[in-house]
Amino acid sequence: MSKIEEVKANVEKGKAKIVPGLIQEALDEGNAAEIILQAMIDSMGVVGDRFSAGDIFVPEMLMAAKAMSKGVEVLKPHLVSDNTSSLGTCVIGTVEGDLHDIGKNLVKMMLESAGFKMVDLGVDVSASKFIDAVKENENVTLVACSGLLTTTMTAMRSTIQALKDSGLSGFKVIVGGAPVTAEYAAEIGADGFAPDAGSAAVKAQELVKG
Ligand code: B1M
Repeated sequence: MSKIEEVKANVEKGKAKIVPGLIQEALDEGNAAEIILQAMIDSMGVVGDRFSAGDIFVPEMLMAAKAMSKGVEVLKPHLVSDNTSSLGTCVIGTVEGDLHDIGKNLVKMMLESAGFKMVDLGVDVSASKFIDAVKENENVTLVACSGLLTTTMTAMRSTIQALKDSGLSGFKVIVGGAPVTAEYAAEIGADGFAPDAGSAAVKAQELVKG
C-alpha cells in the first residue's frame, strides 16, 4: 500500500493519532501537499457514502473528521504562502444550523494565504453574528459563508438578505460548500461562488480587486 493509500485508509477509519505521522512520512517521500489533501477529501467522500448507506454512524463520521483536521494541521505550512499584500478583512463562518467546518477551515487557510486578514466566526453562525462582525472589524472587504447541508442552505439565503437589509456596504459575499451551486449562489444574491478552497481564493481576489 502506498503512503497516500495509507493516509486515505486511516482517515476513513478515523485514526486521528496515526494520520499526522503518516502525512509527514508521505511528505518526506516527496508527495505534494495538494495530492495528500485531495486524498483526504476523497476519504471524506467515502465516509459520507458509508454514512448514507447506513454502514457507519455520526460518531464514526466525527472521528474521520478529527483525523482529517489533524492531518490538515501537518499540511498547513506546505499549503499556505506568506502573502504580505492586504486584501482587507474577511469574515468567515459556517451558516446557522450547520456544524461542518473542515471545508470552511480549508477556505480560511487559502484566503489567508491570498492576503486576507481572517476573522473566523466558527460554525452555526447566525446572520446577526455575521452582521456584528462586519460592524466590529475594520476594513471588511469580504464575507464568506460555508454550508454543507441542504437543510441549512436557506440560512445562507437569509444571511445574505440580512446583510443587505443592514445597510452595511464595502464588502462582497462569497458562498460555497458541497450542495451550493453557482446558480444557487446567484439566486440568493451572493456576489461570488467557488466549488473548492483553491478557487475560493482566486474568486475572492477577483471580487475584492474589482
Ligand atoms: Co455530516 N453530512 N452530518 N457530519 N458529513 C454530510 C455533509 C453528508 C453529505 C453525509 C451524507 O449523508 N452522505 C450529509 C448531508 C446531506 C445533505 O444535506 N444533503 C450529512 C449529514 C446528513 C449530517 C447530519 C445531519 C447527520 C446526523 O446527525 N444525522 C449531521 C448534521 C449536523 C449539523 O451540522 N447540524 C452531520 C454531522 C457531521 C459531523 C459533525 C459528524 C461531521 C462534521 C465534523 C466537522 O466538520 N468538524 C460530519 C462529516 C465529517 C460529514 C462528511 C462525511 C464530510 C464533510 C467534510 O468535511 N468533507 C460529509 C460527506 C461528504 O462531504 N461527502 C457529511 C471534506 C471537506 C474538505 O469538504 O466541506 O465539502 P467540504 O468543503 C469543500 C467544498 O465544499 C468547498 O471547499 C472544500 C474543498 O476544497 N467549500 C467552499 C466549503 N465551504 C466553502 C465556502 C466557500 C467556497 C468553497 O466560499 C465561502
